[in-house]
Amino acid sequence: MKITNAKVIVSCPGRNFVTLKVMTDEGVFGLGDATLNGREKAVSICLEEHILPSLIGRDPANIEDIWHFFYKGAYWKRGGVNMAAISAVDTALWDIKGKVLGAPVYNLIGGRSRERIMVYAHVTGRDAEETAEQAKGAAAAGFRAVRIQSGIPGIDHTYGVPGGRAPYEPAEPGLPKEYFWDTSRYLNFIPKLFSRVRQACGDELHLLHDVHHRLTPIEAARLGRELEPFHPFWLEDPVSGELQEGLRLLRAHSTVPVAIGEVFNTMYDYTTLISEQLIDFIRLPPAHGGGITHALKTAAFASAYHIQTGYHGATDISPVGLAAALHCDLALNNFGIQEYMPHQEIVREVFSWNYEYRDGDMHLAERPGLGVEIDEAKAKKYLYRCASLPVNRKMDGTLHYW
Ligand code: EZ4
Ligand code: CO
Repeated sequence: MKITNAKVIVSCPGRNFVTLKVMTDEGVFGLGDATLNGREKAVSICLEEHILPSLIGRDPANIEDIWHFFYKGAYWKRGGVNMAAISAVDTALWDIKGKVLGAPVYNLIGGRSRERIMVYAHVTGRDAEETAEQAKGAAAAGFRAVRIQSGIPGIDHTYGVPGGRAPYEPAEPGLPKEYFWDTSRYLNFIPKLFSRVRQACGDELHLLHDVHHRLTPIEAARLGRELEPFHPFWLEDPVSGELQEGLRLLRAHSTVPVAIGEVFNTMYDYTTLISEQLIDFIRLPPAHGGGITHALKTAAFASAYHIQTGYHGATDISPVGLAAALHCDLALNNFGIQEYMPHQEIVREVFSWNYEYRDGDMHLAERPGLGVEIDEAKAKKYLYRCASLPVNRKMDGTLHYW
C-alpha cells in the first residue's frame, strides 16, 4: 500500500480548522487535525512545503518509522508548528490503519479500558453568584465535573468568560486584542468563587479551574493552599510551564492537584514535571503532542508516576483532533478526565463524527479508524478568516502572559 497524495483543507465554519487528508492507492484515506490556533497558515505551509512531498510514496502502515522520519528528520526538533504538522500526519495514518483493518483506533491501541469517558463542562458567570448558578445547572444536566471561570471585580475582561451571550471562543477576528490583568485582585477573588460554588453545589461535583499561566510559582502556591478546603479536582496551568522546576515551589506548599501542558508539544517538555511528580494530569493532547503515537508514549511515561491524562479539548481542537483524544481516553489505563467544549452547530456542516455526549460522559461509536468525516465541498464554502488570541497587560502596561 502506498500514499499517493495528501492535501491540507483550511476551512472556517465559525472558526478556523486545518485538516490533513492523506490518500492511498487502495482508495482508503485518513484525516488528521493540524489546527494551531492563531498560527493556522504556518502549519499548513509546513505540511505542504516541507512534509507532504516526502510523505507521498511511503507505506502508510509504517507509522512509527514515518513519525521518526519527520521528527528526527526535521533536525529542528519540537516546536508547536512542526509538532502540530507531525501530529496531523500521525493521526491520519492511524485513521488509515483502522480503516484498513476494519477496527476503531482504540482497538489498535489496547481496546476499551472503560465504559465511558468522563468529561468536564465549561461553566462561566459574570460574578461568583452567576457562576455558582451555572455550575448548579450543569450538575443538574448531568455533568459530574465543571471548570469554573468567572468575571473578577476590578478586571474588565477575564479569560474564559464570554462578553455577551455567545459561547466563549478564545480567538477573536483580526489582530490580537489587548486586555488588562491584576494578579492581586485575581488571587483575592478565586477562593471566594470556590467557596460560593461549593456552597451552591455541595461536595460531590468536581471543580476545576484554569489559571491560564498567569501566576508566579509562589503566587500559585498561595492559591493552591487557599483552595485546599474546597478540594478542587485540579488547578490548570497555575504557572507558565516553561520553568519546570518552578512547580517544586507549588508542590512544597500545597496538595492541590495540578494539570499542565496544553501549550507543550512533546513528552520532553514534561521530563522534570513527570519524573519529580510535580503534576497530576498531562494536558498535551494528541493533536498537538505528536499524534496518537507520541501521546501513547507520553501517557506511558506519566503512568509510571501515577500521573493521569486530562487532554485539552477546547473548540480550537477540531472534531478530528477531539476524536483522536477520545480514542486514547477510551484505551489508556491512566485516563483521568477529558475537556469538552462543544463546537458550534455550524461545524456540523463540514464535519461529522462518531462521539456523543450523554449524562456527563462521552461515548464513542464503533466505526473503523477515527470515525470522523469531512465534507470537502462544504469546507470550501467557509473561507479562512484571520483570528488571533489576545494578549494581556498588567494594569501599568507591562506585557504579561495571557
Ligand atoms: O486558551 O485553546 O483549557 N483551555 C484553554 C483554552 C485555550 C485555547 C487557546 O487556543 O486554556 O481555552
Ligand atoms: Co487551559
